[in-house]
Amino acid sequence: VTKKAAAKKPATKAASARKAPVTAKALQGKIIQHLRGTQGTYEEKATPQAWWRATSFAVNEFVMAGLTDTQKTHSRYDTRAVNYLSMEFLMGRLLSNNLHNLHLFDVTRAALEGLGQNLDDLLEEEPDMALGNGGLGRLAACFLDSLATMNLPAVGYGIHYEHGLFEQHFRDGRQIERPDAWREYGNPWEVCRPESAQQVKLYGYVETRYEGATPKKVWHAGRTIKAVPWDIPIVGYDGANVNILRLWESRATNFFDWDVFNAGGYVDAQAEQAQAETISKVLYPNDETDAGKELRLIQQYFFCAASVADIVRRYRRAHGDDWTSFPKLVAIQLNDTHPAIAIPELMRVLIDDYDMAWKDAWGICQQVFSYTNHTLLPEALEKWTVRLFEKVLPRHLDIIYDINHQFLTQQVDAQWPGDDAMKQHLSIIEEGHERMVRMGHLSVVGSHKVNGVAQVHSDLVRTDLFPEFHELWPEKLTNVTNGITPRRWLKACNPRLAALIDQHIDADWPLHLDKLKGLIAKADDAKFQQAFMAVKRENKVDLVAEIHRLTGIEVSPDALFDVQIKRLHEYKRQHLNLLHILALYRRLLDNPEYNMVPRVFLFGAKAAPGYHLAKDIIFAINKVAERINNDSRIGGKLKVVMLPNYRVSLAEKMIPAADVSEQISTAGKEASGTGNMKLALNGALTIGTLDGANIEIAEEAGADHCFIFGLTVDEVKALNARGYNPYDFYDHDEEIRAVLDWLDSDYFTPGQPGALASIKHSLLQGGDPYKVLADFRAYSDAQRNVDEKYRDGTAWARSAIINTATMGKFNSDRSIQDYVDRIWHLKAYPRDN
Ligand code: Z16
Repeated sequence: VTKKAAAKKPATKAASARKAPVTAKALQGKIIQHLRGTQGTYEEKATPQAWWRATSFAVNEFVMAGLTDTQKTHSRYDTRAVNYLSMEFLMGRLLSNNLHNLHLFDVTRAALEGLGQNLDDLLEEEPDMALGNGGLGRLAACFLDSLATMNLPAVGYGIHYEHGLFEQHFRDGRQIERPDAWREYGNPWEVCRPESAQQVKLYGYVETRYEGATPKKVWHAGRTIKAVPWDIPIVGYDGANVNILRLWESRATNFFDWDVFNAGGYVDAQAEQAQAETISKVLYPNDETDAGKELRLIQQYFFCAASVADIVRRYRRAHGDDWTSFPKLVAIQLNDTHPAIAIPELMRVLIDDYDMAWKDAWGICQQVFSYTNHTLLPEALEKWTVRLFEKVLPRHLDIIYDINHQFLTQQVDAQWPGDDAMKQHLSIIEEGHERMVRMGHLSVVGSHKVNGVAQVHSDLVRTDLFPEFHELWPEKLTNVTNGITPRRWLKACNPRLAALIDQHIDADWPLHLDKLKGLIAKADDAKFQQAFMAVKRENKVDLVAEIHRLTGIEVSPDALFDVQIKRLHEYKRQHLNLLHILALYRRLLDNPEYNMVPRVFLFGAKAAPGYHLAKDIIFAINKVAERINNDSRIGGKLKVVMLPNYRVSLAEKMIPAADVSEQISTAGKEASGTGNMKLALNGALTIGTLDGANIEIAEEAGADHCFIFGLTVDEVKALNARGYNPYDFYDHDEEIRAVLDWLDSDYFTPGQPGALASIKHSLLQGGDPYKVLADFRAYSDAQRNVDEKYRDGTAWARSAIINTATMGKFNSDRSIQDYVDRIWHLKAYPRDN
């Protein structure tokens, strides 16, 4: 820092903090030191991998300093913290994010340049941390960023999967899954904490001992697994706190191995070990279907038991056996029902291990837990057979029975005296051919707050999913609309737009995203419009190169880029998009003069490996793309590209280049959506249904700046009530009939007639459960409007700017503030270094 700079009083805190905490020269020294000292190589020989590692380790010095300061602050003030329990954290890459949040990005670029290295290239060396399926896991990651940025004490708890979400390849257009190996050669961001390992019990039986006044239950476990924590530091933006994401890895317990080993069972001991280590081996790739597998239940219990034990250990370190402060210091958020088993686990610990009375333990649980619901889809609502529970977690089944008994005989009977049907309906145990434990019911009963993830979704949770619970506890069900971190999803992924924004409004917009509203005044300014669209075009040029690199397909950056990126699912209706593409193609073949703006339809999507129709839709998109992209008759007006292996780091390249954001789920099915927010923030115009957060996006941006179409939630319900018949549309709409029949020919799969027929089949004989045909005409009309608006460059630029300017609400900091106000009641503690 020069004398002059030091003397100048900074205008804002952000302006002062924005200065890098190190010079390029000093940073070079650190990078070289790690290259030689920890990577065991040297400048002339080092691979890009080694440079990336050395750079990450150099940055880690700043990260760790912040971590230590934050931990000291938290223990000094004995802070109340939220513990965010989630089976998934879809972190993506960390180097770029950490550099941005620490204001080290530019200085690192300069340092590396001096060493003959390019930062952008090195960033590409980092494997994605893909420990999640989609929206739910990425939401958790955005929330960690916001919690740290807002100086809120928080710990993320999850599973240290050896293999994250599978890597997707296409072979002749079909999805092939390959294992993801994100940490095959070690990961520079994680720190193993063997001193905080925990033991987790499984299986066995429960003994009832009659010693004192009340009988005591003793769980004799059949198996003990070691849970070893790996900590990932979460760096807040702009010099804020560094929190921890703690991920548990399963290991065989040593003592168990030795018993078998000494009995001469060397191979058996190895097999035991392999079994134990299977628990954290792989992420289940189903996003909205319940796997129902024993290993999945064990994964859930494994990480919940380790996390609850860790929370209790941290509490007891400061408070010993005095539990009075526990609910004042501990909040536990359940990210979906996946960690619901943490409720009976905390009960078990308090009652069995610490001899607490049932009533007191239950009082604590209800104050501590809260639950976020992410879906209404019945196939995603978790249930476990009582049989499986009895085998794996016999003591927890007991406790669940007790919770259920209290709930039904106290609360339900008081509200609906003698109503057995109601008791059956609300029971945590579903009676039937096979008795089941309903994890959603357990989560609602055990929590003090339950939230949906967008307003319309939360309304439906109250009216359709849990109406009786809402009647019973009118204060319990609430809404927290999702959000996304603007640090990753604008500042880091779209540096050109970020720089343009910096020229016009306060540079602390990544903290106060509402400040983007300042751009509304610029929406009609021709110069600003030009600059904004020039940024979009440069981003498109970059993506064009990436598309070519990944697929060999050539597209023009002058075309309209229309983007649908999300998991492949019928309710998200990628096949509606596909049918419309077929309609456009047909119109172009019928009339080569057909007037349309050249358009590139871009897709990115993984299908759950066992979801056959979803995989068929991927195959169909690839086959249709092949045919269209190689058809010289249509004059390059239409291109279709499905990029392989869609993931966070690919999203970061696609989103800044998007003109149109496809958000076309059947109304009532997409709980929120978060890609919709990212795309609009980066200046894409939404074509979408009135579903999930689209409704709130359209409210913020204004109806003139989105293309809303299709059936509403109420219209879908009414259609179902009067009986929906997809043939009404097939028989009466010539274009729908033609494109469906086309799919059923061999036009797109020469020599293989009917290879794409399953889509047509599901839309006709299958009853079209997601109302694709009912919404087709409205969608096609909305797409006409997109085309017309794009021809008017000024109108388009204006709407794109207004989209960026009005997305402040979807800052995940705002979501977290809502959680703090409505659910967690936390206080911020900036670190006192
Ligand atoms: C998931 O990603 C979501 C819901 C769910 O039940 C399971 C998974 Cl893995 C998604 C919702 O589909 C999406 O609408 C929402 O935006 C996201 O969760 C975050 O809330």
